[in-house]
Amino acid sequence: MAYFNSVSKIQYEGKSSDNPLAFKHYNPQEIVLGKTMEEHLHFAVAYWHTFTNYGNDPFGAGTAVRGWDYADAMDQAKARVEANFEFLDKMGISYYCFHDRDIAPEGETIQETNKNLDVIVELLEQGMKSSGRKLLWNTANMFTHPRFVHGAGTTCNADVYAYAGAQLKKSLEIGKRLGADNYVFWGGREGYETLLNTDMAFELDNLARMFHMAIDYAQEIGFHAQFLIEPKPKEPSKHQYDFDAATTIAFLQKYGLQNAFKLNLEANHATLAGHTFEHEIRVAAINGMLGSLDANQGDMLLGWDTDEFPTDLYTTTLTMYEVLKAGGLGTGGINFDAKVRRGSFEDEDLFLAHIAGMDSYAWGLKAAAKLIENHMLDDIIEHRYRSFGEGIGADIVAGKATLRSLEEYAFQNKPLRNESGRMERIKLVLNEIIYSV
Ligand code: XUL
Ligand code: CO
Repeated sequence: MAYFNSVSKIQYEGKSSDNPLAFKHYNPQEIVLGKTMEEHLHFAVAYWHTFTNYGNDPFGAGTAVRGWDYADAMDQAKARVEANFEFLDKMGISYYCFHDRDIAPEGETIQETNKNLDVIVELLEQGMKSSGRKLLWNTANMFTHPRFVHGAGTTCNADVYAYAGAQLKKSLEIGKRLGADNYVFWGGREGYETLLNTDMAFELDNLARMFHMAIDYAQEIGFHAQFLIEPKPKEPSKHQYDFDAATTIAFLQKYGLQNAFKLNLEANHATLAGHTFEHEIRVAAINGMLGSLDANQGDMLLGWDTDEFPTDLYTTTLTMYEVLKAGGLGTGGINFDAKVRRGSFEDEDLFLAHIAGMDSYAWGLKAAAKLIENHMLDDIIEHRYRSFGEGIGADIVAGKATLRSLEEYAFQNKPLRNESGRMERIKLVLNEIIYSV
């Protein structure tokens, strides 16, 4: 059954096109710095925002009416599978991502829930075989159900911890069966509201124990996906343990998990943590932990996760610059963890929103490639740190300097001279490059 009859396959028509249902910048086979755009960007559709979200917010009901809204939960789940593959095909997107609870409804018991999952996973497997579409990552939703009120891997209740373990086990098996390239852990309820009732050290030890069990089980069943942790500083918890890239990396290192994990970084999570997306990507990259990206954008006037489709060219350019400089995303990709606004409730908006996100990232990729080719930023940085290439600077870098040798040098009373960082000039050139694409 088809759900999007009014939309046909989205094509690249170039900058001069005025067709809203066409790409102006995303040309999948166009070569940028030796690779196709498709290879650089590895776009993915988020099942939860595209097929299970209706635009409801804390004050209002959903506004979208979808063709797959059958009364029976399993009929609805089956219809969503069809809608997923039709959407991926019409968008020309190769990957998708889901939580276990996005694809199939819960039953009365875990066993029943797992049976529901098996039915849907079978359909997904068939759909992937016949369409050639792939799973960028899957994950377990261990935050929506009331049982996770105090957390999953960080809960105070051992029975809930065991439930979470069972859910995680099944999720890893699903990832293995569908050949997921990555597996994501986002700790939706792994955090706390108040220290007055919380044993933080114990909760973190338990979380690490669960990650070690996941590594062991994946090994046992031969599931070789890249494990990814997705940092977020707040919402739903007041304090989320995986606050940002730096905090998450320190956690992984403390518990000997750093070789088994990389990071899945999200733009809106970065801004909630008081960082830019580029900052988070750089922190991951310099620690060898850049895994995958959840592409979206927040509203700078609001303090919550608005998950808007990314359209800010400044950010997409600087994001792609960081990704290119880091040597690409490896097994990762760019998942649109983004939802259409409540007012954009028509089916066509799902297409228009993904086109906006894909064109903005393609634009960013082209601008980032220009930035790299013209060497402007590399030259500025090389020049800026040049004092470490000779004399006392070279001694410092070579590890030959001591506080005594620094003092001896400083006592020469050479007049110190700093140079301008030229930030405003650089930003103007950046604007020129972005607009020249
Ligand atoms: C929540 C969020 C999640 C993760 C997957 O803010 O980003 O959807 O990406 O659980
Ligand atoms: Co996300």
